[in-house]
Amino acid sequence: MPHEMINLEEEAKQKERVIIAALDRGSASYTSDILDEMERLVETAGGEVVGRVVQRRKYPHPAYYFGKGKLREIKRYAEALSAETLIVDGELTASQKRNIEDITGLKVVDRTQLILDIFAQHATTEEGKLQVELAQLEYNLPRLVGMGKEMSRLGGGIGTRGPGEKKLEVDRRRIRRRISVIKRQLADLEKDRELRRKKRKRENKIVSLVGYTNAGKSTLLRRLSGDKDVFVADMLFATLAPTMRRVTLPSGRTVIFADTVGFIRRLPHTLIEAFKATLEEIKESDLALIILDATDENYKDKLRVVKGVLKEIGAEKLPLMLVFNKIDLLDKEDLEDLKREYPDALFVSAKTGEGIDKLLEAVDEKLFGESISAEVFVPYDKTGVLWSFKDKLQIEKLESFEHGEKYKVAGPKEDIKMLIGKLGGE
Ligand SMILES: Nc1nc2c(ncn2[C@@H]2O[C@H](COP(=O)(O)OP(=O)(O)OP(=O)(O)O)[C@@H](O)[C@H]2O)c(=O)[nH]1
Ligand SMILES: [Mg+2]
Repeated sequence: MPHEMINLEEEAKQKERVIIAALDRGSASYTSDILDEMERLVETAGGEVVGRVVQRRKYPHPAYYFGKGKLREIKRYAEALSAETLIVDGELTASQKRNIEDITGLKVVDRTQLILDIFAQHATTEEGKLQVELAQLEYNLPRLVGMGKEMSRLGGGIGTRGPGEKKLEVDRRRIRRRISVIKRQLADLEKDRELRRKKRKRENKIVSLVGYTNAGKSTLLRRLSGDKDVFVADMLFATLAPTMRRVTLPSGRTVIFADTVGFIRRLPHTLIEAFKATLEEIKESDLALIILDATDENYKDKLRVVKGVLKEIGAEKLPLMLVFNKIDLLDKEDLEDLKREYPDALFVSAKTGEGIDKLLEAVDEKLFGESISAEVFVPYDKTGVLWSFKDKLQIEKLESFEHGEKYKVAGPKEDIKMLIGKLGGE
């Protein structure tokens, strides 16, 4: 029956139909932002949002999260929309989840699980996969009381997938064992990472790109380094593993730009814990550029979130620079307003390249002080002095004379002053 087979195939390709639900605890616009963001998360996880539910309520119901009446309403709504999954904003306890499942008959996933699921799909490196699996297992462990069978009954889809297409373990004893194995493996990887980090740090200053997911951090790294292999995508949490590229600044010095996992408000704690090693690289850098999407109406909230995460990982003392990205999409007037409000910030388009030169100059100045260029006369017996500056300055020979040579040097003002002093010049 070839006809039926085609239908089955199409069914397999169909997206998981999802209803998203949140409590409105007093701010309708905040709740609607949260749901917009959830919708983006669901799409990134490969599902389709077919309905939204909001309940006004100051606190979650201890047993049902929503009110019982609301859950019955959700059940009817889901039937009408042929939805199979309910994704709830927030973190549910094991019993809340079971109770909601019992009343609605739907598969219930919470926001934390949704985010963990996306991380699992996007993890590419060995370390990333281990980090995500650890976060998932630690999240699931206390929620598995008598739930093993139900979890397997629920089948696949969002919330049940581990990294690399594998289904998450649901047996408590095996989970515990797996957690300790993963922790050991991560500790080993951390040692290697520490060594590499020390080596890099000896050789170059490091500039981290941090910001909300989808702000354009990877696009910016791609632009700065010219490396098309940096992965860019219009989805949330496209980048999970730290990516580093060497970039030459206008003074001629090279630094390393480091791109890493994007932030989101209420980033699940199990994730911050599991990604601690990755996030701590940020803390070790010399400067952090906070990348903001200039077209985002809520950029102020997002800036707050980013600063909050930096604080949580102990990086609040890091020198910072604000960078508004995607200005190619902004009206001239909006851009002017933004510039007036943030006179010290930088404004770029990673896509068109606008503002990138200025950004590099600003980074140069912040890390090494003001850059200048000068012509210097170097007597032959002082050539060694000149070349002792070769790592700090760009040096170009202009002309030879009887007693020495004329060079053009470019780089940080302080270094050039020092060179001139050592050459015995003015
Ligand atoms: N128009 C425009 N789009 C941009 C610009 N920068 C990035 N984008 C787009 O924004 C989306 C997200 O870009 P990414 O560079 O992947 O964002 P990210 O900050 O690395 O995101 P995560 O890795 O998820 O944290 C992609 O679709 C990019 O093409 C820009 O300057 N202008
Ligand atoms: Mg990225």
